[in-house]
Amino acid sequence: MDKIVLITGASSGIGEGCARKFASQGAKLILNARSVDKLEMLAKELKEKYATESYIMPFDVRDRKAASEALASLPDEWKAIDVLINNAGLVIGVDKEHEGNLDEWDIVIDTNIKSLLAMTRMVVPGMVERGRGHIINIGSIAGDAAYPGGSVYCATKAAVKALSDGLRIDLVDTPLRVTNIKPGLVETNFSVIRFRGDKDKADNVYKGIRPLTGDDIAEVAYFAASAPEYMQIAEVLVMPTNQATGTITYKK
Ligand code: 8X3
Repeated sequence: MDKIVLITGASSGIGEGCARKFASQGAKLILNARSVDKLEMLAKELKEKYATESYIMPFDVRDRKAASEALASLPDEWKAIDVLINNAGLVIGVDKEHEGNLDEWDIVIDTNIKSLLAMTRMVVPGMVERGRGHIINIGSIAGDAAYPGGSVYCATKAAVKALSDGLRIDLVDTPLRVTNIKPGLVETNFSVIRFRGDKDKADNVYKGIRPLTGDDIAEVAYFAASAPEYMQIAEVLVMPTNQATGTITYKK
């Protein structure tokens, strides 16, 4: 694949899986996350394994000024971004809507909605100008229906669906494509952050069921990105075989 792919939240989980998959297929990667060290390690690994060229862009996606400066300072050979993977996202806590911490929810809303929107707003005009581009948003099964303890997170992922659908409508007269991937149970550090660092509670989420991995979701993202140009994978709901909805799973 001869494309420049920008991935937010590339240092772990689904983002890291996407970095590996797209690198293995010959893409050039712009890797974003907060930690320079993790990005440098990943870029080094990708270079050794796949001879991938990576451009590291460390900033907190919530920092709009840093994002805009980083994008503006991309060297010319990296400017023509073909694929934007809006992956950075998180949830903190499993509190009820009338009991949770508003400051934590600000972080979740700012990351999952406002940063995704800002990256889209900053990257897509160049794609429109070039007549080429693909926006892949990592949504969630959580956006399809609210579940206990997930109110705010579910709301942010419902927003990702609306932003994806709205963007697809706005770009309907262009060659650009928009994909919303909605994963169910995927074992990453997602649950560790959800349970505020409690590894046992996080592990418990995936006990008795075979969860998906970041690499599995990366396969879906790559499939969408490598589909023929006339074909738009608009939305994909992908979950373990023993999961049926956001709340119904079969665990052994
Ligand atoms: C994460 C999947 O099942 O925790 O988006 O809502 S779930």
